[in-house]
Amino acid sequence: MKGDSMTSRFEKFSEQARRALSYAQAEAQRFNHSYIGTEHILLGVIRDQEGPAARALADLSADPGKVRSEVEQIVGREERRPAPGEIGLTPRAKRVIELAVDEARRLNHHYVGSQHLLIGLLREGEGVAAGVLKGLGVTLDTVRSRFSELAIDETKTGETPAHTLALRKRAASKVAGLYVIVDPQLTGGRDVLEIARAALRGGATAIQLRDKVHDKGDQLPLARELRKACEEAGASFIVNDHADLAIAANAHGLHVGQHDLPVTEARAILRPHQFIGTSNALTQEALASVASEADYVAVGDIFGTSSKSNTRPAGLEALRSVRAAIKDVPVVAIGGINIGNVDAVLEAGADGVCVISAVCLAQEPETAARALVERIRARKPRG
Ligand code: TZP
Ligand code: MG
Repeated sequence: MKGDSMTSRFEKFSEQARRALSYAQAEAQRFNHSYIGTEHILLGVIRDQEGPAARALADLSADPGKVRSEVEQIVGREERRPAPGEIGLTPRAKRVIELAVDEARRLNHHYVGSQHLLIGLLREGEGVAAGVLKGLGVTLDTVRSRFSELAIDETKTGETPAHTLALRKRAASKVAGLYVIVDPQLTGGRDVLEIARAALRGGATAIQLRDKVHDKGDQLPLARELRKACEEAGASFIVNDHADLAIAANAHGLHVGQHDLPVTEARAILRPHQFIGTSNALTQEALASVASEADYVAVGDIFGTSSKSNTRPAGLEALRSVRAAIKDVPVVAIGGINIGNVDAVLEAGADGVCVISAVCLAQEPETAARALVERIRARKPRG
């Protein structure tokens, strides 16, 4: 880059974005290219794997290794070694920078970061980088959503922007289906992640990690894997009890019982895109949950469970009553539900069915999940 003019022109570039652009230059040199094109900017942007752009791409199943090998397949190495100092931005790369600046401005951000550069690459739409990203299924919409989920530079006004609220509601709506709780003590000695993956293959739309025995730091790697598996399946991942773990794993949601953090307190801690669900045995409790802005309510114990001690009974009548009182958020039923009685809870108005043993202790969790999903779909054709 001539006299470092590329970065010095952009005083408002974050450290991370500046680094990404010098990496872009280094990438061009590594390929012996005599220009900095969109592909080099893309490689520069993902070099810092902890940066927002690389993290967003990894969350969208386009991890840096994949992106790099796609780029390498498309752009070869030039024979000619460029003369030092000759290297400059291609017109497309210049356009990417303009669009990154524009994106930051549009979002009222006070600096241009590597996340804006990534969006600039997608908005430019024609260059090698845009082609690679498109090929990996990454779109402008998904990246913008991901950044807003990660709450990058969200203005701290305390008010949740409408698009973030919409994302939260969409993620919460996934509990209206088959919602499987995985608990390391209730898998019949089998691997928790494998059980969750089987449930997802069978059509589960939400997975909750419920772990009453391990320390939170020890739960985190599994939580992250579960989040990834859910994301890939288009399902929501929910952490039970712990708001801090939900944040660390970037779970889609948190589930709290009547003795966990109250919804209002959990809301203040979670990121705005993360939804909250509650356990309820009484209609008043469910109404109080919704009044404090819970995004879904679970009602149970419906049939009597062997998976949890100290549950309070809440039969089909309680479920009907909650259903009649609550229309704005999904209502899910829990407690002793299996293929033999699932129709009754659907009949009573449940939007979703939450189970542990019917899937996690089944001999074939995938088949068991699929059978439940078929019943749910039969009752709720658009669910
Ligand atoms: N809360 C009420 S019942 C229950 C929880 C966590 C356990 C549900 O497990 P199962 O095996 O589906 O009855
Ligand atoms: Mg709890």
